[in-house]
Amino acid sequence: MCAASNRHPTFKASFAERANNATHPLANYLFRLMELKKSNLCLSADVTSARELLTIADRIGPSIVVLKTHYDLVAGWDFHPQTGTGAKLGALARRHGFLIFEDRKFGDIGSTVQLQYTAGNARIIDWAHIVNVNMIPGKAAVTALQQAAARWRSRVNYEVRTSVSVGTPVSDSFDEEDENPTPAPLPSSKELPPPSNLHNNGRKGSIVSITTLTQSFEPVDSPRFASGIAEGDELVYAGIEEPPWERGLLILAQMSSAGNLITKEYTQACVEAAREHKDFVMGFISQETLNSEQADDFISMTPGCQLPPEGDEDDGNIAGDGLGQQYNTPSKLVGLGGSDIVIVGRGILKAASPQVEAEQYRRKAWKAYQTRIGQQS
Ligand code: 5BU
Repeated sequence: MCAASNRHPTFKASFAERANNATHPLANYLFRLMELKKSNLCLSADVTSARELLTIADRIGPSIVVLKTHYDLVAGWDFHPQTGTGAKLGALARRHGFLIFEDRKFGDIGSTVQLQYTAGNARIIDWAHIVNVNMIPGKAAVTALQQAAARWRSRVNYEVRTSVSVGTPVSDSFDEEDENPTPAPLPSSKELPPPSNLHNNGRKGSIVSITTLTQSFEPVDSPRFASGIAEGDELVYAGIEEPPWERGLLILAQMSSAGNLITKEYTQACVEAAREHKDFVMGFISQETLNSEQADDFISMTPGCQLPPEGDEDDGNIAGDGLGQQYNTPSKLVGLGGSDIVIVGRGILKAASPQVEAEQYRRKAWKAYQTRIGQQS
């Protein structure tokens, strides 16, 4: 663990204080959510069917502030933008108060990661508040993702509804217009062209077609996404507003697996990239806090976390999974290492009662945070 980071002001600061200092809107929101729910727990929802994913998100939602997904291991993922799995997860996130983090680990040239983030069937950016990036390709991947998020953000406030109607005289055919125009941030309704300008000028009615294309641009707020989903999905977690539309990025700066190839220099390069993109990068996937310069206030989220088996002492050492994964306890990761959020998958998912176990993890991780900042519980 890095001693310099342990002396950094964020090590002893409360999440409420860090919310006040946060410049990234989503980081500010997340810190406040953590205080409200008394939770610094992220569930790694590594289940293999959409049904299980939604069930576990609903059950564990009250205990967590972040739900981490690997959408590509989920069978039966429904890609429909309004009623599909992403939208349903979004409704659960609003109801229980958590953010969705797609652990996609982008790692390609800028133009490719932009498309992987915003296009394809999954359209990750539409439903994931947070994603992460591998820094192997260099800083350009971060810049590219930031650009894509900014473009998406500028369009998301408006939804385009296009209706095409054929005026009189009725024709068998009508001029085809683009029925799926790309959403653009035009703030007002527009009729092209007004029907009054489309008289037939004495030509034979039967061959005249009149097309009225109406595009209305409606402000979008999140309840829109709930429409078409099951009843009750419009419910919103009490005590905090809905998350901002700004998307956030985590840089993968350290890994939990044994023998991983990440070096100190590599981690440092990740920190430098984060400092250069503070309005998009919220923090890191790391094994400890990486805040070292005075102005740093990045969130560290840490996978490779488990509690000792029932009855065993918490000496910080937990057996790995036999496939390279190494585990540390919440008290070591949060209390000593200065991590802010622990990411737990199988420790919760494989428990006899995942709900009870998630609460156990939440309490332990929160206690470790309170102890770290010297707060009485
Ligand atoms: P586990 O079941 O708690 O071991 O799951 C850990 C999750 O975190 C899993 O989804 C991994 O893909 C993810 N992970 C990790 O374990 N270690 C890392 O360094 C990174 C991600 Br990056």
